[in-house]
Amino acid sequence: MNKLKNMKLINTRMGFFALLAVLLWIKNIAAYLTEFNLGIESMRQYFILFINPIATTLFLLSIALYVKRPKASYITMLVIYSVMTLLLFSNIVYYREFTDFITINTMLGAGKVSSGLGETAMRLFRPYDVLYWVDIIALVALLARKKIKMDQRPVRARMALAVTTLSIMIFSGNLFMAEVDRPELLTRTFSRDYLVKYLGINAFTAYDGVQTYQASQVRAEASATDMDDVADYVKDHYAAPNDDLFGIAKGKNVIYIHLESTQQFLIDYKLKDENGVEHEVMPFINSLYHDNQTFSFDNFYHQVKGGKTSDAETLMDNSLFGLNQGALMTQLGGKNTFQSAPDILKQTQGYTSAVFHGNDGTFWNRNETYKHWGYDYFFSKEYYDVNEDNSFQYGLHDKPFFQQSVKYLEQLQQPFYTKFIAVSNHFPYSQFTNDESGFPMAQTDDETINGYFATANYLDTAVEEFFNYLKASGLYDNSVIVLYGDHFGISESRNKSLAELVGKSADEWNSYDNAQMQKVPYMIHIPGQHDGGINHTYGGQVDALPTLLHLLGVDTTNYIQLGQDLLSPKHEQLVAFRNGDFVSQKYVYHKGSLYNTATGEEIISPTAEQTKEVDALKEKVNKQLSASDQINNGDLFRFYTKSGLKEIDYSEFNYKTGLEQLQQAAQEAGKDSTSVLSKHDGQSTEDLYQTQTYKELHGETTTGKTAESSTSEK
Ligand code: GP9
Ligand code: MN
Repeated sequence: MNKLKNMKLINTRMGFFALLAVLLWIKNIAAYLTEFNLGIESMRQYFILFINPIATTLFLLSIALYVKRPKASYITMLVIYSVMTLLLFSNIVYYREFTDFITINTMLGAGKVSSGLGETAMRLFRPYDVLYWVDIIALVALLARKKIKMDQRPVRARMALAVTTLSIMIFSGNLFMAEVDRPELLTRTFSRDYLVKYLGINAFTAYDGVQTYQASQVRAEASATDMDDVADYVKDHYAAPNDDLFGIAKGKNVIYIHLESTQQFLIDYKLKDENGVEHEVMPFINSLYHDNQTFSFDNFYHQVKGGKTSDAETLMDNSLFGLNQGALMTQLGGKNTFQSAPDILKQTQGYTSAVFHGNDGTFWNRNETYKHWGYDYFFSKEYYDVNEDNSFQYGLHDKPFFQQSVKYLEQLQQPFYTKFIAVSNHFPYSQFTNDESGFPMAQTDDETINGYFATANYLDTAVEEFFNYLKASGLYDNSVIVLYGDHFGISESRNKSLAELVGKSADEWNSYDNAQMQKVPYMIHIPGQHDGGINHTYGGQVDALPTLLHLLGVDTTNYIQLGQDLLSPKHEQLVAFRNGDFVSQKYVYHKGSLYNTATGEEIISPTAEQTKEVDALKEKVNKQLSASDQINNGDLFRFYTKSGLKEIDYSEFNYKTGLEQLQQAAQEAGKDSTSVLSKHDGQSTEDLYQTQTYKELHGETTTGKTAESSTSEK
């Protein structure tokens, strides 16, 4: 009886529609659970994942409900159903090879990345893949044999509209929940994984399509003359290097250490525990800061926006800003032509390059962007032993990260340009448990702030251990080690709670203070050079690349770089924030208020002279930012030939076989191999790495115990 009833339902158009919707939902969920690795962390995320295929499935299938004629309606439904199955299935197969989702650009075969599956596709299929298709064949057969009858009655327009409307409502609910769990999901576009995890494959594809279309419009209209304008600006803005410093680090390895969320106020900072005892947060980094072998800066600002870490990377490696909205690396990183540090150093000085980072390669679209920047190697999560105990939501913790990186670092041919992206000091700064706990918590009403110092301290120790290894392995002496903070760790909205800890009052906290908090550490440590010191020049991340290249003895006159060498006497000391605000030697302009940089006093009614000066600065800032937008949105480097750099063949890079490639490079170089491993006669230096937990270093201190119990009380 029941069966009969069900059969009847299937013989109605709405019943057939419902069947297809349910089947598609099952296929999506099956793929989520068995094929994709989406990093689900909570029940809420599971819930969002389970509902996310519903809205788009209903929406697309409902198109067929508007078709009145029976045959046409059923065919439309089945075609839409098959197309959605095809989209899902293609993503499954693609993911098996690339651990990533298919973008519109990949589909169109744009760019030179040979990302098409081609002949290799066959080996990516699995026998059970048939299950994704067998239902279509079955449904067609059942319809043909009239086992399922086509309902001759059209669906009423009102009903069709109701389904479409319902799907839109479900989508809004889905989006709302996604935004609650991951704020700014659509504006910051973290990675394709995130979009699929929160909104599903269909929505991701549509979103990517809109973005691709918008980008292609701007790009299509751009021309070589636009590049000429930018080149003129860069020429006028060029700051010639300081003769005494040009080339002092020529031929040395470059080791960038990305200090996650580390602000300048942490330098020399001592945190008082609840007994009033002071604890230096970053003793090791402080020792570097004060070392005369380090060119340190105390007025250096981050210049990132929504792309956070990825914007910092864009700035540091390219001397270009990120985008005003979203992340350049995700939106354009895998599409545009660039003139990046690793490529310049490879083509002009014979450097090898690599990035090390213990998170998924797809985060911030690094796996694609780095190819466009010319990085030879990218050692991401899959190269590391990552487990629940040594990692958190953003990947491997810093101590094991640096330690496990050595295995690859020692095999790199020298000189090399490398970047180590640490991550433990990342929001939410949750206190480490067990053996890494012990550094005191701050005592404010904001848990995020309270934990920040302990994670920064952990980062400091991790960096120290890495330095010890560099010294023990001999790498230290022929390397330049650059440390930089990528962006604020404590957001503006929390700064009032931080005020007291930095010697200010919460009531008087203003925009000037917020601007000050955007300072991040920037230190260039050159062992053997003793002319360093703390430099008070005002500068930002956009200035890092020309500064470094000049120290390495690379002439930058033919490159398009928007920053200026910070060590150049001609450096103009104007720092643009991505939103058009700025800091100069004289003025701080932040969120509509103007201040005197030296005194911090607000300039409420500026004189005519001051207004003129400020307007001139604003114009300069806008010029720099718009030059960056022009380059990025118009993909202008494709028109630039004066650099003398050959075009990069992106298909030459394969970040999946890094270890094999390292070994092959050493083999090809033979006796001339310059890797640390070869220099140590093939004897690994991994044993030279020493690491200790907080407890091993400090014992079970009383402060440690108080700090722990105070967190558990909250
Ligand atoms: C993750 C990491 C974090 O891989 O780089 O980026 P963020 O959230 O700081 O922008
Ligand atoms: Mn970051």
